[in-house]
Amino acid sequence: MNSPLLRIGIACYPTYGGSGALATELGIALADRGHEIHFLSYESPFRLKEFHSNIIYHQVGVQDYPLFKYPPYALALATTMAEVCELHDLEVLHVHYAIPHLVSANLAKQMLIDQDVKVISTLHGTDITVVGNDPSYRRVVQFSLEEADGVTAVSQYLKNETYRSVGTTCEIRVIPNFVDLNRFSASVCPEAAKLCCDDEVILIHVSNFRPVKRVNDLVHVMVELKNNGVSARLIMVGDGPDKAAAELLARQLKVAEQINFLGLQDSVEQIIPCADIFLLPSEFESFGLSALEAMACGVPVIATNSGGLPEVIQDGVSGKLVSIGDIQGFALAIQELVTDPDALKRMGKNARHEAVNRFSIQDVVPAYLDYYYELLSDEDDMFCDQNVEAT
Ligand code: GMT
Repeated sequence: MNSPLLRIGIACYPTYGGSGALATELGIALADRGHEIHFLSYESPFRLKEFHSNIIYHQVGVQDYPLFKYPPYALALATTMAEVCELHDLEVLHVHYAIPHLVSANLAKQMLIDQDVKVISTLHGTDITVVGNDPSYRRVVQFSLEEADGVTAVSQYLKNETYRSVGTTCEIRVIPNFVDLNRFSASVCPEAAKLCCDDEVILIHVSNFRPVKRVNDLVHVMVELKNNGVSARLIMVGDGPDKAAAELLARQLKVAEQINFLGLQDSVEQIIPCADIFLLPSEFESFGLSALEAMACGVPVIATNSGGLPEVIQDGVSGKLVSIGDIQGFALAIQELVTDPDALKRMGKNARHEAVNRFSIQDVVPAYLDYYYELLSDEDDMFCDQNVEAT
């Protein structure tokens, strides 16, 4: 039987970061399949660049007022969610990152007296491990998860961690991050290739430079490589709280010449394929979307053995896993690959293969859709919809 086309609201953080990127890519992929998508946020999501006839963006305006030390965004979001659900007859409200989106969505649902919109939350990582673990939010996260119609987590690790740290009993389905294999491929952009020099090994890191990313470790790795006589260049893409300190450290440790800090870049898919190895020294990653994007480009990943990363990167197959903060371990792993070009090439191939076989947009997006349909399946009127999904 053909599945009906759905009207779906998606709330996310619009700024650079994995949850916003994933939420936007999901919305675009669903719109490409004919579903009607409504993004709700305080700004247009950063990956929403091109016009799509069935995507609408609803800006959430927050009224400032002298009494408000903290303008109540969660309430403004709940109001916009209820209005959009009503006006566009939404069937699903899919929120990414629990705080405050899930709280607002549950509140919006309560306001909608004659409409049963299904509220689904995707947990991404720090919404559970940092924010959800904080005593000021734990209880509200726990309550919101119990109230939601459906909850997904991006890795088995995050699912387990949610049960352990938040103490919820709600059912959680694991649906991993995914990647667009046409966009993230091995094809090298000539402009980005200008960054590379034949006699250097090109290392790359992409993140939002938050403390959890441990970007200073990469500067220390560059020092270690220099001391070991390895000619390497590190391309640092992104911006965030720890970027200035990393640049300063690079100057102090005299490796600034070997590191290019490129700042925020929209087209990371043009830069990553130039690299030989992607580095991710995070203290914690629930999944590691940037690592997956590198793998899709055929670039092997050296990352920490933390959180959900071992679910993405197979140690010795598509990359290498190293202990958190193990600078020498990172340098050694890089040197091993640099001195064995065949192994480096093989790992790059394996990385792409893993991305294709386990995390392709074509395979993972239907898992979200199946989940929506399952949750909606007790709604008798769902199949009365005239529209059917274009296959
Ligand atoms: O910390 C970030 O990089 C951003 C963060 C977010 O929620 O915006 O990313 C998280 O979600 C991504 C998409 O699901 C995951 O791939 C990242 O691993 C996760 N980050 C952390 O767990 C630190």
